[in-house]
Amino acid sequence: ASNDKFIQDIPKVELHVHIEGTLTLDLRWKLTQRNGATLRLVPNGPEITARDDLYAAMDSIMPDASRMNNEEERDMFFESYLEGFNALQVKEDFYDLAMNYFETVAAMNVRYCEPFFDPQGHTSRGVQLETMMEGFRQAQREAKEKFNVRSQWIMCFLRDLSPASAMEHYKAALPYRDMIVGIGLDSCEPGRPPSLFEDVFALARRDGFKLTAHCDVDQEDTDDHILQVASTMGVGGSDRIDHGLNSAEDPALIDLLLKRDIGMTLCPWSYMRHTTYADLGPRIRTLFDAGVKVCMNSDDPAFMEDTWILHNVLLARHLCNFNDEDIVVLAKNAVQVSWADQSVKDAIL
Ligand code: ES4
Ligand code: ZN
Repeated sequence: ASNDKFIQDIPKVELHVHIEGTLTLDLRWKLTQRNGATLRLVPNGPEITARDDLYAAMDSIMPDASRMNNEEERDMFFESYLEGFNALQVKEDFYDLAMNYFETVAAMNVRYCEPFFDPQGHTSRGVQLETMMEGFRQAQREAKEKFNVRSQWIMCFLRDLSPASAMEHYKAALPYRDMIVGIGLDSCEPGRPPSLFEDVFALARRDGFKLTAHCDVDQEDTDDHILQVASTMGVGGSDRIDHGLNSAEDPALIDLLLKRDIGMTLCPWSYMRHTTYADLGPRIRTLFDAGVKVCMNSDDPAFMEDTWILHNVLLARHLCNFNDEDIVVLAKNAVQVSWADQSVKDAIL
C-alpha cells in the first residue's frame, strides 16, 4: 500500500465539497458571536450559549449513524447542514468561510478546487447573491496569491425546491459568471430526478457552463438518476456525476459512464455514515478497475468529524488497498475531470 507521506505530498484537486459544509464549529462560533446571532445545531433545537458546549452538542445530534436508518440519518444531516447557514450573514462571513477552506486544503497540497455553493439556502434567509459572491470572490483571489490554490465555483440548486426557483437563481447569478464554471444539483434526492431540471441545465449548457448532479448513494431511485445524467436524455451531455457509487453494481451503467467519459466524484467518509467497510471497498474498487475516472473528495468535512480531502484519500487507500501508482491515478483522474483550463491542469501533475 501507499504511505501517508506520499498521500500528503501528492498535489491534489478537490471537485466535490460544499463550501457551507466546511463551516467548522470554531468558525461557526466566531461568526455567530460577531453577528450577535443565535447558534443552534438543529432547527428549534436548544440555543448554544457556551463555546465549550458546542462539540458535545454536535456529537449528540450526529450520533452513531449505524443506529439510524438511511432516511433518518439523511434528514438529520440536511437539517443540521442548513441550520449552519444561519451563521453566514454578511460578505465577511462568506469570505472567512471560503478562506478557512482554502487555507485548510492548501496544507494538504490542494492546488485547484471547484467548491459548490447553495445560493437558495442564503437568498431564502434574505441574504443577497451579491453578499455571498463578493465574499467568495475576494477569498478566491487571495487564496490564489497567498496559498497558490486556484478555484472556480459550482452553483448548486437545491433539488427539493422548484425548477422555477433554480431558473430564477441561475439568471440572477449571470453577472458572476466569470467566477462560476459549472452548475450542480444537490440536497434531498428521492423523487427529485435530474430530468425535472432539464430546462435550466439545457440553458446553462448553451451558455457554456459545465454540468454535474448528485446521484447519492443507496437512495431508491439513484440508478435511474445516474442513467439520466449519463445518457443524453436527462440533463444531457453532463461531464460529471457526484457520488454515483451505485453504478458499480450495474455493468451496463459502467459501460455508459466509460463511453461518455463521465468523471465521478466520490466522498468515502460521507458513505461511512450509512454503509460498511465491507460494502464500500469493493464498489470503489470495481469502478476504479473498470477505468471510470473516479476521484476522492470531502463533501461536508465539518459535518463529518472533520474529515477533509486528505482523510478521504487515506480512507480510500485503506478500503481498496491502493498502492502509490493507484494514488497517482486517482490524482490524475481529478485533474482530468476537473474544469480547469488546460494550462492550470498542466501545472498540477
Ligand atoms: C450534501 Cl451529503 C449531501 N448530499 C446531497 N446534497 C448535499 N449538500 C450538501 N451535502
Ligand atoms: Zn455533495
